Amino acid sequence: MAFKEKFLWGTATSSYQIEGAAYEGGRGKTVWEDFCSRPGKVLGGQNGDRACDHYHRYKEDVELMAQMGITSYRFSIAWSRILPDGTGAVNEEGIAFYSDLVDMLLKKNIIPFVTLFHWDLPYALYKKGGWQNPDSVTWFREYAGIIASRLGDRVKHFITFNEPQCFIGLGHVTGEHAPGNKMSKKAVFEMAHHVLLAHGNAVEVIRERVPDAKIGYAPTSAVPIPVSNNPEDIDAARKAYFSISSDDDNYMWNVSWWSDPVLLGRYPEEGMRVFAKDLPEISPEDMKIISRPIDFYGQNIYHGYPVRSDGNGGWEMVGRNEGYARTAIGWPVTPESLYWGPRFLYERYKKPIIITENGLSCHDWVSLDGKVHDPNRIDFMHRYLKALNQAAKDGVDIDGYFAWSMMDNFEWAKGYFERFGMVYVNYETQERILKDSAYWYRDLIQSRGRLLEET
Ligand code: IFM
Repeated sequence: MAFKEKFLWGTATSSYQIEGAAYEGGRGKTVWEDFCSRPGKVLGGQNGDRACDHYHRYKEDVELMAQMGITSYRFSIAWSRILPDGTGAVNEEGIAFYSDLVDMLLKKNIIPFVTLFHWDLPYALYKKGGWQNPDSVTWFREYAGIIASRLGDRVKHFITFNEPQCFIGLGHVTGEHAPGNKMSKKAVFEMAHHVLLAHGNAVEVIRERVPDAKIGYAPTSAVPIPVSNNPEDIDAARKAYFSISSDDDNYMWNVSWWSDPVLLGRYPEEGMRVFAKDLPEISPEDMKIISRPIDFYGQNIYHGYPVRSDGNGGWEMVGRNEGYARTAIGWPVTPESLYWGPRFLYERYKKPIIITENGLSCHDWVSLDGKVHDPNRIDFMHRYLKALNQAAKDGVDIDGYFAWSMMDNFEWAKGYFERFGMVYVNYETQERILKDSAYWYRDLIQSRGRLLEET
């Protein structure tokens, strides 16, 4: 077993996906309420108004986490619960909610990991231009400072942004997510730069106010998996991972564009060349701010794709086999992505890695015996964690793993049609049932990962 003694056995959620109480507790409107109200945007016309009603049931939910024996819980804060208008007056009810949640977690010996932004931008800020407005950098700094001041006596782990590729790419390139816009490349690159500056500013203000904080960042990636262990194929996969994709819908999905600035202090050369005509002014001072040192590098990894050498020092994608394994949402099952992803990322960025999300949606339902049997989830997690453990054995510095998700929840534009949780949620009654995978994860955690070795 290679995982560290203090390995974080976690699970994750996000505010809009579970909290509900969208119009309670002084919470301000977010871009998601607006998006969900537009016909055709979300499957079944669903929304997160009630979601898992976690706002009212967080005590029960933390009890369930304790039953699962998890050692850390990653949740996000709804910016508009803290600052209903995005800046200015603080909503004490919002602070009280998160403060109570943190206290309850600590009482159960669960380490809180706070994500500052998991996509639910206050609507008031969107009306002022959202991430395109250069002031977004100071808005975020103000918000991050408040969280650090008000929770930092007890919360020591912070993640600035979750999957910037999604809220910028899906939100402003393809328009599949809130706020649902299709914007010019120029506008999108401007926003992306502001997000990175906001990240750096948040790092600074959290450090000032919580000197013993551990700060990270959580982008996402699909991982190129070498088809063989030949050095040429491995090198091809590495090149593919950090190369720049420039096609019209996917140009925000680049790993290096979002991570090189934060961890290496510069944008990737290839991207600077390929995107040159659409880039905003980028100063050396900006790069210093963006690359303020962080403590861990989070990465959300769900799947990968096979890649081999093209025989000329480059790479090419390889087709998948007919009938390849897929999850309910249709994503390929590729445990090797949790080996090669961390390995390539650690080689390049040399920061301890935390898998901040990994998991799958399944067609789960309550069986005649009243239980929820999800053998596919158990098999998936087992395989992926084995691959992650192998990466640790091969020298990758891995601090933890957060399963997505603690419970079924609102899967954005797919509404409630996808179930990603280890806890089943009946959305009519709000009853929760621990799925078989929750018990399996509990046993795995109790064994400190040793169960992985048994099969
Ligand atoms: O539910 C999402 C989460 O909000 C961000 N990462 C991927 C998950 C599954 O799609």
